[in-house]
Amino acid sequence: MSIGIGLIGTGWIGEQHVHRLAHIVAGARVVAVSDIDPESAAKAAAQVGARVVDTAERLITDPEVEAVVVASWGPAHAEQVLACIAAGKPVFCEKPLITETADGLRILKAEQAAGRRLVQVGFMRRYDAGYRQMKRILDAGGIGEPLMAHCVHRNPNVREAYTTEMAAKDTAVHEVDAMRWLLGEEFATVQTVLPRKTSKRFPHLQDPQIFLFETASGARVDVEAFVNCQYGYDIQCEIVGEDGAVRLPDPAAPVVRKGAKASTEVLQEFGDRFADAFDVELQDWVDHLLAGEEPTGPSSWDGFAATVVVEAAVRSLHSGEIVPIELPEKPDFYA
Ligand code: NAD
Ligand code: ISE
Repeated sequence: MSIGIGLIGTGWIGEQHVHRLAHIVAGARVVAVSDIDPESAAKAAAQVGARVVDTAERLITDPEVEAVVVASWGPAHAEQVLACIAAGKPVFCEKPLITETADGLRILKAEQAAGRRLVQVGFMRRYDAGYRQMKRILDAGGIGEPLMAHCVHRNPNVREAYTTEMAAKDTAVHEVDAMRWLLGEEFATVQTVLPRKTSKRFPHLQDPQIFLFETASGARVDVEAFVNCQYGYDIQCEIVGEDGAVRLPDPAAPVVRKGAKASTEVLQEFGDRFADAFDVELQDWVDHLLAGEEPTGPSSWDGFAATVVVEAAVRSLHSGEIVPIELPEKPDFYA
């Protein structure tokens, strides 16, 4: 038995997900793809023998498409997800679920009106083996009450189109979701602090940035986003509790001893660092659909909450102030 998937947005990650769904994930087949760039869609479709459908709207209502993956650019996500909910089709949406909080409220309302969870958001770190080990230790009380966390998110470099606001909205949004999930609570305030800019990249870009969060219970979380660090893709996370500390393991890598040095390589791409997590998250999504179950991964509420948090971080970027994070009450539907 397999599920017919339609994928929207065959760019960098969309093409990888097409390959993943066709060749790695069991129980899935890619039946159709769509992109505003027809050449990109045709290339992805040819690799897996899928049809090209000319618009996202037609792909969503295509009778052969039983579930949808949205991997288009962020501002297009909300309308595409809403169209999937209207069609009653499960949708896996890459982060960010929304780029405007008002769209998040529309999605929450539409999904609750549909009466079942139809949306999963692509916060893949929840499926990374190292983060999962941390979660198990925290949930078992292994370090006692968490007091603080230190997170680092470094990319070797970014494209010129990357803007200063994207450090929060596109990059640190992963830490925002991971920390909400690991600590099991919401953020209450954020302040964005700006170190001296790196001279190694575009003058328009404020890079690095530091986000200082306070959680609802008073724990402190700092997140460094440095997207032109030059040396590699480096994700670090340490949570410090009353009884101990837990640190995200680095990916396993051989140690080379040579010339009076012992060294390990640092990965260069997020696609390599989180390859397994991407596989596991899509497998988990497909497994739930095949079993006739609702997805249990990051929900619309998680996608909405993460955007509310990073929008507050952007307001602090511009004002320099500590900004309160105002989330509405979480609906019981997402408990
Ligand atoms: P990309 O620019 O390489 O690809 C986006 C594709 O979407 C392009 O082919 C573009 O033509 C297409 N597109 C844009 N608007 C569209 C629309 N309205 N309808 C159909 N197609 C449309 O970008 P990318 O790096 O592949 O990122 C895509 C999404 O995935 C983004 O939201 C990004 O944040 C997310 N992403 C997530 C991760 C992760 O770690 N989970 C990593 C990379 C990207
Ligand atoms: C990108 O969109 C991602 O989601 C990557 O995981 C992140 O490392 C990168 O900074 C973002 O631009």
